Amino acid sequence: MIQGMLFSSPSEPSGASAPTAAGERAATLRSAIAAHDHRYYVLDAPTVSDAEYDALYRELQQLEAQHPELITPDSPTQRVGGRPLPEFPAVRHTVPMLSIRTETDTEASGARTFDARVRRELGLTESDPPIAYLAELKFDGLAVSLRYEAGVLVQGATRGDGETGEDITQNIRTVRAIPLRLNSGDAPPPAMIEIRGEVYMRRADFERLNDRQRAAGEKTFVNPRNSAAGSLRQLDSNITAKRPLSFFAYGLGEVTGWKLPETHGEVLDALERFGLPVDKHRRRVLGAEELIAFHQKIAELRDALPFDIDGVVYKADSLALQQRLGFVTREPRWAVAHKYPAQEQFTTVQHIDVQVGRTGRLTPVAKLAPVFVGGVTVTNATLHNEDEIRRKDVRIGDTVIVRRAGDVIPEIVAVVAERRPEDACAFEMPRQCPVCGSAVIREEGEVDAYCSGELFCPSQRKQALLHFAGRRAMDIEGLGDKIIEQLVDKAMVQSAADLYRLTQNDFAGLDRMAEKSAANLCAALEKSKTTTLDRFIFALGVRHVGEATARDLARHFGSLEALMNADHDALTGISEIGGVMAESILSFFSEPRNRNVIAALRTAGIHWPEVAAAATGPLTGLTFVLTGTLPTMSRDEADRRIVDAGGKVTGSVSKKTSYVLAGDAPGSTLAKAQALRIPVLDEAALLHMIEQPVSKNAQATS
Ligand code: D41
Repeated sequence: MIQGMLFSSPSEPSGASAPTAAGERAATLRSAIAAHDHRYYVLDAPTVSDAEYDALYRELQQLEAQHPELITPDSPTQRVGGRPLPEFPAVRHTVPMLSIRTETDTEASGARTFDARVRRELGLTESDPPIAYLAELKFDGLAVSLRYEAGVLVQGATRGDGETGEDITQNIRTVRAIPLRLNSGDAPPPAMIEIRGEVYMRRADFERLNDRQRAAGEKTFVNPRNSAAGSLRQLDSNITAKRPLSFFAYGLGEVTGWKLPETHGEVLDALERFGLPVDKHRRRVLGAEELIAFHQKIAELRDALPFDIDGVVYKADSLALQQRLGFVTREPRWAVAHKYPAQEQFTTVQHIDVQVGRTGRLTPVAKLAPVFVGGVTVTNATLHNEDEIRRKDVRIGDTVIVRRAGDVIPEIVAVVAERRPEDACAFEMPRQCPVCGSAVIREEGEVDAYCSGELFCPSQRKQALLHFAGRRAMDIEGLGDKIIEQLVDKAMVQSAADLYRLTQNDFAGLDRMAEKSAANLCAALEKSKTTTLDRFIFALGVRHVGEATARDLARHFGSLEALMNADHDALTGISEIGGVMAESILSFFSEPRNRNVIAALRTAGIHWPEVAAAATGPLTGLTFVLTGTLPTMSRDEADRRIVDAGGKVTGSVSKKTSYVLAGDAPGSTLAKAQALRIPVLDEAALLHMIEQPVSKNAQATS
């Protein structure tokens, strides 16, 4: 609507001769730009291209340059600029910015303690109805207060000690998500309103900012919170303007000339209508049990959120109740922050080990002084590769910040430079494999170093065997790392084929191996001889060939011989197979040693039923991700049913995922699916789809 007005004004004079027309035009441009900013930064749903937006902005800039008297404080051109300040002036908060009580207890007791306390304060008994709360996220940023007079932003201040903060108006004005003028529709804006909330940085913005800082040789930030804090503390707002800050509103300070609603939830809704960003995860809930459910649901979502949170906040929803409850020593009795386990902690690097993986890749791993982070005790953190260690400048003896978020492997975020001991020792990648002594190779332009020992290297051999025996490969039950370790160390096994030459007596001679287990292992080996082509291909451990690729190859070629004889074109002709994968497959099968092992395995009796040509069915073209425990089917069974119906199963959710199949106790996969708005099915819905005629499902995804 606004756009139409803007681009169809050929008759409008744009020269200096008509100040009123210029004034009107400037006002139109200002509100259009404000509306676009709101759609882009608050709603995350822009309706114009960057070029169109820039054209509006430039036009306004020119107009204001020609008519400086037209410049208003709420003009979008006034977000940037201004001279650096010598220091931030102090601001007294007329309504103090209270702090918030924290519960770090388990999910249940934190919420119950709070609810019980509130009920006790109010003199309620068990027969009284549950209390309504507003549950919010606790954003990990910096608390600020924004003052709007007659709808126009006039001041931004930090919290400081709650009584006195710093005037950071110039910096606040650069935050695009914060409107310079409230949108009160046809109603008059509040005479004065102080809006409280958190300035933060989204994780992706933080990563991009750090990349930029690094490229410019500037200092990088440890985490989004520090990055947001550092950016707001700049005396030169031109620097702040280049930092991608965001904002969420969560409360009010002083208010005059505005009728307060009855509940906190309605306050937040009103702030949202004013054009402020208010997080959409907020929920009105009843009683402790629903607080617990909220805490739990957000815990699952936490890692998939685009920004960091350190907990959730519960607030009595009724403003009248809040009034009655009041506060003690700067903490309201009507609110509590219920924290999650910290995802970052300090610890020290005691040692840097090098591990050799199945493909020979050397991975440096920091051995840490044990530390409780993200809900578990962590003693190892991957350092990925040599370049990563250089980049972070991690040395043995350093104090570091470790981060463990969700199920991902713990990581070293940064070194605390001030705490480096004098004898801290830099890491060097060994020239020889620490396991087999073979030369270590790092190809030009590659980040990873490899042990050149291949299957001569006991570590690579052990990993290869472990992979071969794995549940999703040959599924040899009872053949775990302890046994493989001994088999390789005692030189009883060189290759996977040797496994099938071992007897019950051989196994019985191993440490911690009872007669019965030896017999079971023999039986498991025997059982594994009957397998499927895709499992066998996966078990071979060809670099880059995961389970899904193995299945694609089996389906496409139908026989091992056809796969082994395939050339580059035949391989890359499969839509899922790229150049790197094809090269890796070709190189694997051209190696005589590998061909010999395959022949020996077949001689040992490994076989599989012939595979029919690729299955097509009601799920053709659809990609599924499985999470949680299904009511009747095992995961493998669900997997097979999907593939048999022509579908594909992959390990992690992406934009390409058609459906997530979720059972009980789903992992973070479910949260991620919801964040990406991928439809979620239960077992019954899947079975229903499998029984559907083809066309119906195709429609479902279009
Ligand atoms: O997200 C937050 N960090 C957050 C902080 C929030 N969602 N709500 C909050 N509510 C309050 C009260 C209850 C005092 C209005 C807060 C904070 N305070 C707060 N932030 C920093 C100090 C206090």
